Amino acid sequence: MEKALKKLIFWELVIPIILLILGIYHGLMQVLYRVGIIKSIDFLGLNYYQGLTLHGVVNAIALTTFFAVAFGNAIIYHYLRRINTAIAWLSFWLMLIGTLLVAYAILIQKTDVLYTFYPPLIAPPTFYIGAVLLVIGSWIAFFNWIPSYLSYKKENKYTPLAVYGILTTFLIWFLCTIPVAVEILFMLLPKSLGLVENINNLLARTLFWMFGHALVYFWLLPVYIALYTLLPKVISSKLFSDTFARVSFVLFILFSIPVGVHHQYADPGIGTTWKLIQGVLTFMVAIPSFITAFTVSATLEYGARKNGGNGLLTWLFKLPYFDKEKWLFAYFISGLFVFILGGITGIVNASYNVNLVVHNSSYVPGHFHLTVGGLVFLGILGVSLYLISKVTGKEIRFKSLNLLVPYMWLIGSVIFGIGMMGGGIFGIPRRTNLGLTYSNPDSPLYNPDWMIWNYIALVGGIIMFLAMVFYFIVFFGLLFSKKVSEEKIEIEYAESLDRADSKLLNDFKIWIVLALILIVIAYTFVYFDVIKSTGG
Ligand code: HAS
Repeated sequence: MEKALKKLIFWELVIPIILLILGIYHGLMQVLYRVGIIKSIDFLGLNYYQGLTLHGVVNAIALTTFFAVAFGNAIIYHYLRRINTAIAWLSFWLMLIGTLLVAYAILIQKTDVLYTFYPPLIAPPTFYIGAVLLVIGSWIAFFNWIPSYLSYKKENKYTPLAVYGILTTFLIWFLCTIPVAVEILFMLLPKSLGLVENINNLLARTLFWMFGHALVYFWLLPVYIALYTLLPKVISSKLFSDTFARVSFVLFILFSIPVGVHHQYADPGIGTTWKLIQGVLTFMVAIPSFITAFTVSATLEYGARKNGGNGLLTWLFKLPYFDKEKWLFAYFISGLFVFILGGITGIVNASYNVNLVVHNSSYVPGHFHLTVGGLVFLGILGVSLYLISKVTGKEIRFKSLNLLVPYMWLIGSVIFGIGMMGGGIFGIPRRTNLGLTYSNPDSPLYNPDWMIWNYIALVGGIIMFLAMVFYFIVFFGLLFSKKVSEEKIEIEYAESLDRADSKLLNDFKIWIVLALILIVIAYTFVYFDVIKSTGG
């Protein structure tokens, strides 16, 4: 069983990273279009929006989902020692077929609906069927863990933190994918198949965003799990508080979903009261990240002091920033630094009135390249290398290069973020082929004042691209190196300074019920408004 599972985890990690070659290439293309180096509708046979769709779908949907499932399989097996391997493989095949269908729709059928697939843009059926298969595959992985968890719980009172975290992640994922499934199955797919003529666009957007914001926590939480387990181990520290970590997970169950309307502050047809209420709830969903910031800082400080660090802040110098053997630390700490900026800019977005300045501007992609493109991406890259090296028994070969990757990404993404967000404040739009318009001196729309921001983003984008070239060298170097130790499924973790055996925290039922109540309160009148304002 363990052998089949190791193979499965290996492929679940390797396939999306190989696909990432396409995703990263189209990231570079984006900055080239935006600065006007490419001044055309398409490049090498792919149009601007096709490339942008591919960039978003590969990086933000395929990579994150495969990683979450692979990490979940590893966590469940490592801690609970029971998992149904046949079902785990079924989930993999569904996800893979789904991803290939989506790739076919984008590359061959020229789908360019972007990763948010808002109507009235409509994709061919293959795109939606592929997306549904990917999600169903990930649900099956989750359902497969539940019997393992329940049987473990019968014999043990304490649920390991990583298991608690991964179940929380997928609970949120399961709940939030229901509205997008409704959108796809009852609106977009019938429209794409020609079964219905018209669909309600505002209703579709609202269903999408009920899913879309919780989606970002589905991306983030696996990395939080790694920060609570692997990070303290790497620096020979102890987790500052297992209880705080669980409180943070529980708060995500409560507040991840009833906040989606903050993506629709500018949409007509939804009352301002409900926008404001969901805006306030958005501030609540930032709290678990503040708790994480505190817990992780305290964990870092504990480790550094154990290692001889002292002073109010000078202990910071005792952390292993440039230790080649502790390379995973570099991925985590770079991601954490970037996430400070990602978090602050999220709070800017969430502020109802301030959002109106930045909405639909390049500020928004600036923000999300510092969140999903920052901590989440670096966490996934680092933990993937870690898990691949465990399940293959191989070691990283190019250790210096490996240490360079996260710091280059940190520098690149911060510069890119400054370019995108600075420009966004001055009105540069997102999702626009600037090479044909605002960055093109031959266009009547040309705006020279914006060029400086596009150039800053270009510099950041090139550094990020180079970081990824180095990452691929490290990644393939690992894949093609010789086996040096026993292959195993292992997630190293450090002890916690406390132990969270509170019954309340460990009872998911209470939190699910409370979350459902909150969702009903936050969304009932929103849907009422949507239906009323659009005439049904
Ligand atoms: Fe966001 C738009 C609000 C977090 C991703 N967001 C997006 C989009 C994406 C995205 C992809 O309210 C674009 C969607 C689209 O295509 O239209 N976001 C927030 C808020 C948070 C937030 C309030 N976002 C994320 C995360 C993402 C993500 C996480 C991906 C993983 N976002 C918005 C809003 C919009 C939006 C509006 C719509 C904008 C519009 O108008 O369209 C919060 O969850 C952020 C909380 C985070 C913190 C930071 C905590 C800091 C930590 C690091 C600590 C550092 C340490 C290191 C310990 C409060 C944990 C210390 C170092 C030592 C050495 C000591």
